[in-house]
Amino acid sequence: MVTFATLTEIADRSEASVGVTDLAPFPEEAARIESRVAGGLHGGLSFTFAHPDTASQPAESFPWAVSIVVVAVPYLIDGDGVTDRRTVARFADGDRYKFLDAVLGEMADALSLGGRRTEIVYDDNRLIDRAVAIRAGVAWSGKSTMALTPRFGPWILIGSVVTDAKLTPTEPMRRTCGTCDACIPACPTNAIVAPGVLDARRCISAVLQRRGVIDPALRNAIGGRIYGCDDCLTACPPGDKALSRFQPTNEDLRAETVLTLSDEELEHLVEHWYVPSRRMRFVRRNALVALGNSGDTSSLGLLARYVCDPDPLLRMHAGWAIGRIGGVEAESLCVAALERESDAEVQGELLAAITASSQGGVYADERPAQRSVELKEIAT
Ligand code: B12
Ligand code: SF4
Ligand code: SF4
Repeated sequence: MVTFATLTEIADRSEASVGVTDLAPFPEEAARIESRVAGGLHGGLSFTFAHPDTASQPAESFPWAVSIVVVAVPYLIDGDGVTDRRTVARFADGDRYKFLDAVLGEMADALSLGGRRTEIVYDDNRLIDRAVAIRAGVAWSGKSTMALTPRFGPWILIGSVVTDAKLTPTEPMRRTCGTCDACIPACPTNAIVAPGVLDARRCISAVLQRRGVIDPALRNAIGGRIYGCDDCLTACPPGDKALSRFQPTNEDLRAETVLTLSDEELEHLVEHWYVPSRRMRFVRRNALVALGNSGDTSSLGLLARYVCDPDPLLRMHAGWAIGRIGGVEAESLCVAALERESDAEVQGELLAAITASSQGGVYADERPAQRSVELKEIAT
């Protein structure tokens, strides 16, 4: 029979934490998700937001199971040290889920050898990973909405082995963030609208994952990012020690690389990312914004190609990027593009870019991000 001590031994080998909870529902989580959706704070994301009842009632999806073994696995590697120049968030730089897969696989094998049924679950709409981790005492709930462990802070991925083995539930942690609130001002778009409440409409991590046009008011704040955002994680003091074990990377993914690869090459490069319908236009859209924010006039040649692209989404963001770089050459590129352009939305973008170019890359509608939600109106 597998005991909790066996599971702890497996976890320890990867510096992971493990806990156990039962399959009782999570009514408070369901209420939180519903409140986010009602207030639009889910920003159109589906995931658990589309299925609050399923996600918050694990017994419905796993009627055969009696325990959830939850693990929090650290995922930092060499190159992950602090830098303000990262273009890809650490969790998405290569296959970081392999560390989680390895620990969960070992635990599932140990339970199966003991004759128990198991299913590995993470990033799945049938379970709210942070909620199970918090109830199992593996992590506490941070003001950034991240689940934090004492040893690695927010730098952990969470996964579970749902099983019919009867294991004694572990107690939730007593720990909290206390008086710290460093993540809140660290967020470039003020997306943490109250402690523990995220407005996904303005969270860069969500914005770079969504379809469609990127809100012009957020493009500046995206900076050089192409996928994910780590700012509220790097600001989090409980994660400092883990982060300081590693040097920063010198090999960031460059926006120019994204914009010069074929679809096939790019697809391969970003195979671990969530990209809507696996359409590489959304990754290129992100790279165009990042390139505009570089302010590098030597990028104008590449952007001039994209402002003629058959895809209007890419023409729009290329136009914005040219305007953001600004100057005389940028202005004449936009004027020439406007003469050829027949799409009204792209035309609007190019007109704004012409004005921005003449003002040295400053957009008239650029404004500091403001909280768009009245805090008292949010159900926490
Ligand atoms: C949708 C989703 C997103 C969305 C929305 C995130 C969000 N905060 O809602 C977006 C795309 C923005 C996102 C971004 C990121 N994500 Co994500 N995401 C998910 C997903 C698929 C579902 C999350 C969910 O259900 N949200 C619903 C809302 C209501 O939940 P929440 O805000 O997370 O809820 C917490 C609070 O309510 C809080 N809480 C608890 N008690 C209390 C009490 C009070 C009073 C209050 C106010 C709050 C509070 O704890 C809740 C969890 O129990 C999970 C995987 C999964 N299936 O669970 C991964 C997951 C949450 N993501 C993860 C990661 C790594 C990230 C990023 C760090 C990636 C990056 N570097 O860009 C960022 C972090 C941004 C942030 N500050 O949250 C990890 C988080 C690990 C961790 N240590 O917490 C998860 C668990 C994936 C995994 N298997 O490890 N993500
Ligand atoms: S991931 Fe970035 S944008 Fe999203 S809440 Fe954290 S700091 Fe803000
Ligand atoms: S930065 Fe501070 S307040 Fe924010 S999650 Fe980390 S410990 Fe909590």
